[in-house]
Amino acid sequence: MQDEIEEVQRRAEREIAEAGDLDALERLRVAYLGKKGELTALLKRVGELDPAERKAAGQAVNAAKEAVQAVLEARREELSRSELESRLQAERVDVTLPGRDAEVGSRHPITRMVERIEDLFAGMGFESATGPEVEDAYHNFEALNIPEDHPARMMHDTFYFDEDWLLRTHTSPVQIRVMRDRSPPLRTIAAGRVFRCDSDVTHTPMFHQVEGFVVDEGVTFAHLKGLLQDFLQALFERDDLPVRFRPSYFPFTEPSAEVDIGCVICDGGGCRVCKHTGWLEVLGAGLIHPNVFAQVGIDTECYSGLAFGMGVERLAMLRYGVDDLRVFFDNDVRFLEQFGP
Ligand code: 2U9
Repeated sequence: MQDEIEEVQRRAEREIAEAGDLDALERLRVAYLGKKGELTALLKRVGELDPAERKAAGQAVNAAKEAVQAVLEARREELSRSELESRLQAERVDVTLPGRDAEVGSRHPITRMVERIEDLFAGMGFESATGPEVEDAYHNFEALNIPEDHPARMMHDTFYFDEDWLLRTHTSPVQIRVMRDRSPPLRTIAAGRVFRCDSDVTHTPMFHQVEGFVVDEGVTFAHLKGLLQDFLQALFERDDLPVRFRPSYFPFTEPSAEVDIGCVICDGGGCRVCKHTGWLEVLGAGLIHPNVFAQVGIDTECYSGLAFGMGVERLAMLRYGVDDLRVFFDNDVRFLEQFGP
């Protein structure tokens, strides 16, 4: 039996030394020291020996078991260390590599344009006001002297919820509330989304407007002309920018005008954008109609007022040299990121 013990021990030690990984080592532990392992089996056989041989044989098997156990532990430690070592190598992170840049968003070009317009008017003493996008017919139409049979009232222009409630078609109702709730002198602009049931290459069902007004003693058309000329020349950063006023009609102003600037694309020479006229229409304006003043309780014996309105998308197209309105609504980041932070 002594020879057999020695043979099993030597074989176990050799195989343990050759085990390539922890799984193989575990299989060897089971094969030699497990419940049905070879050394365990030898120990069981000790009981069957002559009593005279039993003690020595028992000691020999136990010694072999302890020796194999020790070799196994040593090899386990060795393998663990080298497995950890190769994992650390494989999962090595080069902390000196440059990181990925965080994606930084940017203000939408329409937002930039609105903020720029508000800044320019703030510099001329105007304050900004806002109001609801869902309006009633009184504030959107009636108070603005837009009679029941006016084309702007017809279903194809206005998104109605029911007979009375609608999406505002202009920011003018904001100004009605300011005039009604406060007293002159007033210098206010209202910027925001407006909605019209209209959609083609040059119209979107939602667009942005900035409207403004001044109410004070002795406000004249000359103030309106000077104010809008200064504004447009500042907006397009050209103090020689030609500005002209053409007679027009709006229900809420009298007299009314449409305002043109010399074409900023061709400098008046004639191009596709100005339809070879050399002029671009950019604003509507006028002196506030007495019927509007009557609605908000402003005494026309003491006060007069000017008002103007502009479409922001159109101004942004001209300022940024964009020839397709839809790019402002597509939200393609390749377009949007060109405008800076
Ligand atoms: C009140 C009284 C008068 C605002 C005005 C215009 C002329 C005008 C258009 C320009 C292009 C709208 O975006 S657009 O389609 N606006 O032509 N707006 S005067 O007049 C007002 C506003 C409020 C109480």
